[in-house]
Amino acid sequence: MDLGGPQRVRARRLSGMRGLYAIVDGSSPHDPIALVSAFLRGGAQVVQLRLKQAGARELLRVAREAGALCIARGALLLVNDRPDVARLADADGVHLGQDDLPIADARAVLGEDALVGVSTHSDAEIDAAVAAGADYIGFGPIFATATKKSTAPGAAPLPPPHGPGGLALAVQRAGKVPVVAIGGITAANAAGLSQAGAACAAAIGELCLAPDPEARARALASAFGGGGAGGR
Ligand code: 3NM
Repeated sequence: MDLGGPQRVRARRLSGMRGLYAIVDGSSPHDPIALVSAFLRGGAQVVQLRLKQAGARELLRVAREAGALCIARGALLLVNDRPDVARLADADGVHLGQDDLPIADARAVLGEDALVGVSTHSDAEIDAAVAAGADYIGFGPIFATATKKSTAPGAAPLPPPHGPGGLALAVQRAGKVPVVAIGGITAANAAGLSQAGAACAAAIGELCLAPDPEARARALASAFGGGGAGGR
């Protein structure tokens, strides 16, 4: 599997960071594996597991099952917060919040072939994530969101929405590091985000709370465009 060294594997994984970045959130009424399947059928190219209430054993079980589904579709699987679980499940990488492990430590657990992404909300956080070697950054909130209230539990509240204009500035600031837009993204407002330079559009509420997550994922992937939406 590791044909060209870990850096090369990481670069190949990074080239898959485009299109719909669908987050499987623990607040959803749907079963996590059913959501992963629905998102993949709807055209998600990246799936993140964000099951904050799940124990490590349950998260690992879901991550292994989700990993097999993602491989079959050629999509990336990322695990929120937990590099140990990401490694055990052979996921493509981890997504870190501002209060999670530092990037270098997450990479030490995961190895050099895995992706490490970080949530950012300001110029200072973008600069710090880029300097620390993040493979991609999440940037938000782009629009108003009811799903997340603060940059980290007990920390500063989320800043006001940056809008597509703020997203374009963040993309410029991040340079070569791909930017995943997040916060309040729906099929109705996603069209301008790829034009602003986002590699991916990420969503929770729009997808996880929908009665038909597959149809909603397809609509969002299609509205965002940006690299192969609409199911494969
Ligand atoms: N991170 P929804 S906003 C998980 O700005 C998360 O870093 C954000 O959920 C950030 O799509 C957010 O329902 C919530 O708005 C995204």
